[in-house]
Amino acid sequence: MIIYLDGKYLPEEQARISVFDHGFLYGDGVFEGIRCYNGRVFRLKEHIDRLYDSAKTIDLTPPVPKEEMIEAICETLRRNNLTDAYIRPIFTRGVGDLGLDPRKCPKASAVVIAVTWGAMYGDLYEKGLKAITVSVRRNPAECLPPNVKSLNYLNNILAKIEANYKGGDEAIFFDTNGYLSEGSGDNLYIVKNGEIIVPPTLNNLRGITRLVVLEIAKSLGITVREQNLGYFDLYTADELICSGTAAEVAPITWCDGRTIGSGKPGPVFRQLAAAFKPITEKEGYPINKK
Ligand code: PXG
Repeated sequence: MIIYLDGKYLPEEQARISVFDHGFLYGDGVFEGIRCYNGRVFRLKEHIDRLYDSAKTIDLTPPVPKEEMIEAICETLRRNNLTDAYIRPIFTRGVGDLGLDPRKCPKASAVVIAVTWGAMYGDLYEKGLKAITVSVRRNPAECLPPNVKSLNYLNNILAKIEANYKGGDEAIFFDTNGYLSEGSGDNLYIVKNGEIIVPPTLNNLRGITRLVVLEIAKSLGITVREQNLGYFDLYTADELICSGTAAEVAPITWCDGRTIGSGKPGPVFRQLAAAFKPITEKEGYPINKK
């Protein structure tokens, strides 16, 4: 496996980050998760923009400009002979001392990892996922905005641990006000009386798949509303759906012991998922430019 690290393409064993890097010491850095389908990087511009916006929010100066990061992603895919892949670009604060102060870290590092990764949830796209609402709350925007895709994912990992112990395939977060937020690594949708209702994005990550799904919904003539939602809305939904780069579009058919809707993946999920696939295959930034 070839990894991009600070301008070099290195074998996995040689791609090393210092133990004094603040990404390791403090989770001080940002990342993205991107998919490449059929030799095309899906929504690359949106992911790059979000990576640089995450960096800006934490006052991290990217070590390379956007064009170079785009080239690093495409070249990493080419060097690994990957046409269908999951891509992980990372900016880490860089090497400093054991204090917190990022001014001691003169230069951020950039990394790109690309691996083969098929459908994340296997047969659950047909069966439906089991979700658990977890006691841990999503980081409030006043503390660490969920819009920042930071290297500190402990909030999400705590949610995942709780869902794992309680037998869930995915965790569902509420925020500290009791409003529905998101999954540990995906955005949520409720379907009620033929409409799609989604939480506004102050308390969750502005998912790039979410934007694609909402575009599809509009093109299919399905009404989409953004509204704060609670437990009641979750349990009484006709359908629950989640989406993310890794998860793609997936149905949730069980939550905290309640059967959601019919207990089977619903018609709105099926329409959205069917329309999503061809978009991923024909859109996207070609890794081999003619
Ligand atoms: N919310 C959170 C908290 C995420 O981490 C999404 C929503 C979906 O966003 P996109 O832009 O991908 O549609 C994510 C996605 C995983 C995993 O293992 C997921 C993500 C990152 C790393 C791992 O499921 N991010």
